Amino acid sequence: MVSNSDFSWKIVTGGAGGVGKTTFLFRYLTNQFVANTALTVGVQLHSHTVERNGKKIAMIIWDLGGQDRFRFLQDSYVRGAAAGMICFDISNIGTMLQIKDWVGMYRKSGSPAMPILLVGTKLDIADEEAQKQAEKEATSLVKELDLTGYIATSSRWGKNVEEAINSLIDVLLVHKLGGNGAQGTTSVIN
Ligand SMILES: Nc1nc2c(ncn2[C@@H]2O[C@H](COP(=O)(O)OP(=O)(O)OP(=O)(O)O)[C@@H](O)[C@H]2O)c(=O)[nH]1
Ligand SMILES: [Mg+2]
Repeated sequence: MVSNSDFSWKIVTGGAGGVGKTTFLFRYLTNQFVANTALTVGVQLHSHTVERNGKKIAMIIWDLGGQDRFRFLQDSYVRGAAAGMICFDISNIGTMLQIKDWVGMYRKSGSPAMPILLVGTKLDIADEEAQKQAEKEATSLVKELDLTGYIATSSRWGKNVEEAINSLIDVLLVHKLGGNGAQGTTSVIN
């Protein structure tokens, strides 16, 4: 329970509509791929506790619906977040166009120094060309916007889903424990 944990963190998940945020979180929480998720209306919360490097971490993960019509709600949901993910669809590079807006919103409504991980989704249906382009653009956004890193994932395959969240946890542990929390455990491309 939250009261027994060493840390209690709010993690927000954003990105364009339909990129696979809900599916990603479902894969993380249940290790299943659900192909028929409904679009997220407003926001959905999940609570999850993990043990990492001997620390018990209670997370509330907020799944922010990506449709533009929910955007007006979302800055209030980002308040108090310890870290955030921004997802885009590797097979639909146009979904990268919103990344800067999401970063701006996180930094303004969350905190200016909040760790933000860029998560590419649907690796399983992206051709090699799209994968290369996504990685190139993501790497330059990571530098330009001072993000934590980029990781390419597939919820269908279950590839890099847990690794993505663990890497954010590791960054937060390093912040909280002053560098002793997570040495050598991060798997994010930076
Ligand atoms: N092939 C493939 N399809 C995926 C993957 N992840 C999600 N999808 C599909 O993409 C569609 C949208 O997924 P959602 O998880 O609902 O997307 P979302 O980002 O939560 O969308 P909003 O709630 O509208 O913001 C669904 O049909 C999913 O099955 C993946 O890793 N691979
Ligand atoms: Mg959703």
